[in-house]
Amino acid sequence: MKNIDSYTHVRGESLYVDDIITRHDTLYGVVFDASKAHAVITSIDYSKAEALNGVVKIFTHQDIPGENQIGGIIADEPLFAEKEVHFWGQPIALIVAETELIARKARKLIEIAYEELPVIVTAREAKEKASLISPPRTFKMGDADRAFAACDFVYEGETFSNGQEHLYLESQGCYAFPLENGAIKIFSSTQGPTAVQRTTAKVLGVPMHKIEVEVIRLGGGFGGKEDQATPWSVMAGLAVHHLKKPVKFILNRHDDLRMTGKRHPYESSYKIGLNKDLKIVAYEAEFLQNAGAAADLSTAVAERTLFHATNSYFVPNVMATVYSCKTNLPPNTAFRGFGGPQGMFVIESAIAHAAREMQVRRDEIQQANLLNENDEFPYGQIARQVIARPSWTTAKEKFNFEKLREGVVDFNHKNDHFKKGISMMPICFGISFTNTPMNHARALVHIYQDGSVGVSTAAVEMGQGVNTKMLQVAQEVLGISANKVKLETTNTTRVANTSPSAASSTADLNGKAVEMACKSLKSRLSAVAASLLKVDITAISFHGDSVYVNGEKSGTSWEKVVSQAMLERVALSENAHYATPEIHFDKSKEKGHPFAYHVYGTAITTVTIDCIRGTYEVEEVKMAHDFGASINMAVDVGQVEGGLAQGIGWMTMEEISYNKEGRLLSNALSTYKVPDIFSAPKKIETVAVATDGHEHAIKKSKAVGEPPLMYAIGTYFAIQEAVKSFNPNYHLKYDAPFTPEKVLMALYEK
Ligand code: LUZ
Ligand code: MOS
Repeated sequence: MKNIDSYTHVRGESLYVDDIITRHDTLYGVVFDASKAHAVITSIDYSKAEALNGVVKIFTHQDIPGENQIGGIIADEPLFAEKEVHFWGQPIALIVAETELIARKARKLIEIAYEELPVIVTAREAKEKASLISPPRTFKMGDADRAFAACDFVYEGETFSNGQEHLYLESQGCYAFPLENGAIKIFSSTQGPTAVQRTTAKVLGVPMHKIEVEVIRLGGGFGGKEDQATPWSVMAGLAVHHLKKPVKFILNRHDDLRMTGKRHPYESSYKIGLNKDLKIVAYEAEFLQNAGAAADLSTAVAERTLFHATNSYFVPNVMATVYSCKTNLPPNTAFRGFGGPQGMFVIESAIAHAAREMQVRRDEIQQANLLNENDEFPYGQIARQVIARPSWTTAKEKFNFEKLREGVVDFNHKNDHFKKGISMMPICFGISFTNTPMNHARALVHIYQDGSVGVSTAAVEMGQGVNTKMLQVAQEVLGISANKVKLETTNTTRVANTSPSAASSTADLNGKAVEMACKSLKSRLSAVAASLLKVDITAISFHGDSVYVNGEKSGTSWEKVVSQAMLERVALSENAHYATPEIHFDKSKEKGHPFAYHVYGTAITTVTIDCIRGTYEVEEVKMAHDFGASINMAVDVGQVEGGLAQGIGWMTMEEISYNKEGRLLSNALSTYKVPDIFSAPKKIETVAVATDGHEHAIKKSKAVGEPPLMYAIGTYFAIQEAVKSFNPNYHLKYDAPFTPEKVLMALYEK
């Protein structure tokens, strides 16, 4: 089935926050933010800005009737700075004016003076100064210390992976307007409507029922709107609360880049111990996460780094520790993979290091250590329905890895100025919010009296195609055609207390709820049809908008049964609640069964580097991916390709840069390079590993949003292989992104 949004997308008719028709008296906001990364505010003078014609009011922390607090996990983040600022770009005030242009002009007229404080930019510096968001956490299995002592080979090293800008095409924004009795409706570009509702209520000091949040769709989220869509909506809500007029604002790209957090940069160190048979016996890692100036989701991201520290390998002795380091950068946040990619990059680096020293190939070590059925993860979950080896073997065989590898060796023999590199990259990603209580969702399904159906869920459509999947589930369960089903907007009044659309779990959680609601409706309609047709209820089924009796098409239509149900006063609406079964986790022991299941896969990546320029091209990426029983291959392959491209950006070219004062230097698309069509792999091939899928996945169609991003880690190591074959003196480094500049240096390193 085609993505249901494709028609309006192509015609430019899809609605985003900025497309909502505004009320005639709408006012516009611009955020005034800190121009120091760490400082005491000694004075602010708003008078010139306030005097500008068209400025309505400037809101600061003093205008907050409730709490000046937006921290989700830890209450450590004010909506507006009070006496001190902790990062460059931290909101201090919201200027509301008759037009955006006036508000922007007013911003320049605000006079502020600071007394500067020491700035921490890197995670290591923060750790040394004991500047932490929360105490470190350690996952432990076996006895790594003892195991290292008995290993044939032990290697240690350090790695760095940089952050990443989400660069959703639609920047952060909101439109809020007053309803009666102090209620406010907010249209937000958020992955987490309930977070917006809860936080607005808290800051305004009103009950949550006064705040209605509505999301039509997002022009991309990637995690950047899981938590960080909230402050803008809260600010607009605050202004509406005081002014009783609609307030809208959309951050422009500069403001968005400067004020929002990104993927967490990680400085990490590893120790890996292997035996002659290439088995990894012990692994130790220490992850220093650059959390930025407030917690945001950092502790949860840090936790997922530990969950994925051993990727798709079984390691019997593990000790992995993560520090969430508090720095003076904008609070870093969720980003597709959520700390998992950072964790996996480190063990892949350790394997590359070991392979070089032991004079074997990386893929030989990888293959020797892949997870098997019933292996234990360091967090206590027993691996079941493991697709690590099947995906590895499928990739190797379907894509003829040995032949590709020989082709690379042969090419490198024959060419001096161009070198190729090839890598294998297995992935294993746990599906569920690592925070067990978040794994639930609801669906509200109405069958209207003409037989058409409206479906509301907590799922936010952000381009990932979740609405298409929800529609497919409803249609299939009810046995009706697609054009009878409409996916409604995501709205906190229709579906309440929701978890954000995140963790690759949106289709599973919400799809299961849709399935449950539709099954209940179907059983009620089956009873109506049975009495109408004077047959037993067990004989009734629905297909193609018709009632079937014992598998034979009857003359009775879906519409007829629905109108009969109306006459009989049968309820045609259903609300269902789904909570993932089986999962649990005990943080006091750091053991449990946190994931509903895991997604696996293996990628083969080939690159060619130009050894004169240091530039490179990704020739091909071939992936054997564990889709389970995909309900929509077009949508799912789109996620695989998009995730891969985004991961390649992170690993190769996207270079976030802050100076020592904590100012973002890569603050525009002229200085922050993202992959375009020229840097995409010339060839991408995706095959499905033959699997049954998993009971906890919607219709056994496995979660697909985040896992493929991690295939791109293979790109780093393919480039490294190519550099090695040109320059035997190259000393392996694990410093992502592997930009052309770094490649050039590596090629000529002595
Ligand atoms: N968000 C979250 C996530 O709150 N918890 C998670 O475990 C998670 N995992 C991936 C992406 N977003
Ligand atoms: Mo996310 S990183 O919002 O699933």
